[in-house]
Amino acid sequence: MYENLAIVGATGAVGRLIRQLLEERKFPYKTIKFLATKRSAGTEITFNGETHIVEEMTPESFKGIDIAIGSTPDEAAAEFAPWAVAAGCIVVDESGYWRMKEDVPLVVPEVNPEAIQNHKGIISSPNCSTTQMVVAMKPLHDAAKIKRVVVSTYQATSGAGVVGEEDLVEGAKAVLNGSDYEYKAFKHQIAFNLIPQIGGPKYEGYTSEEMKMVYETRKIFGDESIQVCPTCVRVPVTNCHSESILVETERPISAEEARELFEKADGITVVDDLGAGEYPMPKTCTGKNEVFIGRIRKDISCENGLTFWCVSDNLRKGAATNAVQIAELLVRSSAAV
Ligand code: 11C
Repeated sequence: MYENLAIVGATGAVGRLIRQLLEERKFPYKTIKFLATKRSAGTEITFNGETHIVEEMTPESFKGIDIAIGSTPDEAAAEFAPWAVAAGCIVVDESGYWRMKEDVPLVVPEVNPEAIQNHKGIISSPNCSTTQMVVAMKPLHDAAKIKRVVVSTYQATSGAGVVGEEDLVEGAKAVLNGSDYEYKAFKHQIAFNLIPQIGGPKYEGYTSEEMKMVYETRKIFGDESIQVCPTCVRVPVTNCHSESILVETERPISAEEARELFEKADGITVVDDLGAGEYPMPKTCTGKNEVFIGRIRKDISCENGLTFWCVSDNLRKGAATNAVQIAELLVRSSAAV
């Protein structure tokens, strides 16, 4: 039974959403504790009507804990996860630190739930831009095997944390007032602008964010042959990542077939009526847990190509929701034993 929980990074933007989702989804637990780095320890939070004091995470924090859900910077995840595993706890980790390690399953419950069985104490949740893309790819891949993906992302400032959101709001005010503003999360002005760089240079002119989409997609599908060509762009939108996705499949899929496959798939909502001006947009998808798909159409430049538009709340399905779903899978699998 998994009944003693710890939330690590409980005071961050994703940590707050994890708490909210555990309440909303009535996640079963006997005890729960909230952990953070020294800087946030001592913060008072209310969870399911009870007041808790956030504790500083130490190796002792994980004694008696069954599942720790972590949303911390990579360095903190590198430190706390081994403490938790040594104490016999299973870690569901949102950070980028463990994702590509060999013994760490990288899980999106709608895509590869079976992978949780192979964990050795740590289960990772992917980068937000990968998560929504693989949920969208799954029904198409099952039906017609995806050989290649060309994706351009339109990523919200909340992906760069609370400071990223502040940069957009305060930067926009400064432009409108004609005053100066010093950007903290971004190298360039994001208000009334686009920045075609997320992360640092990583491989052959691609950024680290772009290469996460390549490596993580292959790991999640267990298929090293899938070719992914990403361009990741930061846009002046506070929340929800959008993606223009083009897939090339082994056999052709019509727009009608794709629409049916998407409609039947777990975790996907189709909003697709171009004539009526209906398609997913950040404004309509924020605060929701699903992946939204619209603008479904044949790629008119290639025999086996299909293209569509995909929007999802990067803090929810891209982070908190996916982590909580993984923890729910663990609870269900322990109940089934
Ligand atoms: C962004 N995708 O939008 C990033 C944030 O590997 O979990 C999440 C980084 C990660 O800036």
